[in-house]
Amino acid sequence: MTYPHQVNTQALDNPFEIAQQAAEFIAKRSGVERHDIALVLGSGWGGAADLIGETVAEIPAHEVPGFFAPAVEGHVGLTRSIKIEGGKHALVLGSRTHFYEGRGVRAVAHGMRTAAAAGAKIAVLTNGCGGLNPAWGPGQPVLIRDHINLTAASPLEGATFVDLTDLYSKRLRDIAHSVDDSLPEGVYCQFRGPHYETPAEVQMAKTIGADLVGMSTTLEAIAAREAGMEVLGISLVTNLAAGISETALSHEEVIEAGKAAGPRISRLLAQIVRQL
Ligand code: 8IG
Repeated sequence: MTYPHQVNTQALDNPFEIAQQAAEFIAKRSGVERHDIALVLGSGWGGAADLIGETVAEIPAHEVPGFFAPAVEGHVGLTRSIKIEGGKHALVLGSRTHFYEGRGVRAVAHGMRTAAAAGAKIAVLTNGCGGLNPAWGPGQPVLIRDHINLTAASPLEGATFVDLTDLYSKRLRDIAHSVDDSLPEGVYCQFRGPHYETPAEVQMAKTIGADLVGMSTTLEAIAAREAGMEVLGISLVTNLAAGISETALSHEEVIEAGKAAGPRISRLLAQIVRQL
């Protein structure tokens, strides 16, 4: 059997140098010397790019040094430079490399390293995920308060001891709450994937303190913090995690829930970004 995607295992031999090259490429192609805020738009969140401000440049993500084409249907493959009302510049990273793609942690971290090299001080990480709280139906946005990284990996190499207290900045969560004070907060647990969890694994996640289960974000958040950025994480619950609801999970339903919630959560995110 062959898999439909091609894994390019090209090593990011010197990850920080390639991130620097990527940042220079983006500056040149966009004409924007420095970007202030980086955004990764996960399942359901893609529409926010149109609402944040005026698009200055669109670059196919795979043309930027070190990036790959997105692997998942429903993910947007354009890197965009957006001028936000008020004058700040947002960089929307159009292709997220997931750990489950098997390209290694350097590929996963590359977006955050590029964003930092491009000048970004704030990283906004979004995702679609499974919810453990039955009160959170599909379409519920949740602020990430903290995470549990169950990938058994780190984007950091060697003796790089980075403090992760307040990884998901209280200051930024407060700003999000000033836009919508009803936004719940939760602990996001990253599994490696790409399979969804078994019900027993979901129960384990619940027992160790998780509210959300997904396949992204934690490694990127760690890389962002290493690079000196402040992190805001927001999840969209697109399904109840396995065993929390009686019905089985399907990728189609996940995409549908994202589509249905898209306009509402995109407006919310655009409002939050304008306050950052
Ligand atoms: I969307 O239920 C989405 N992504 N691990 N579990 C995990 N990832 C997800 C899920 C889920 N839903």
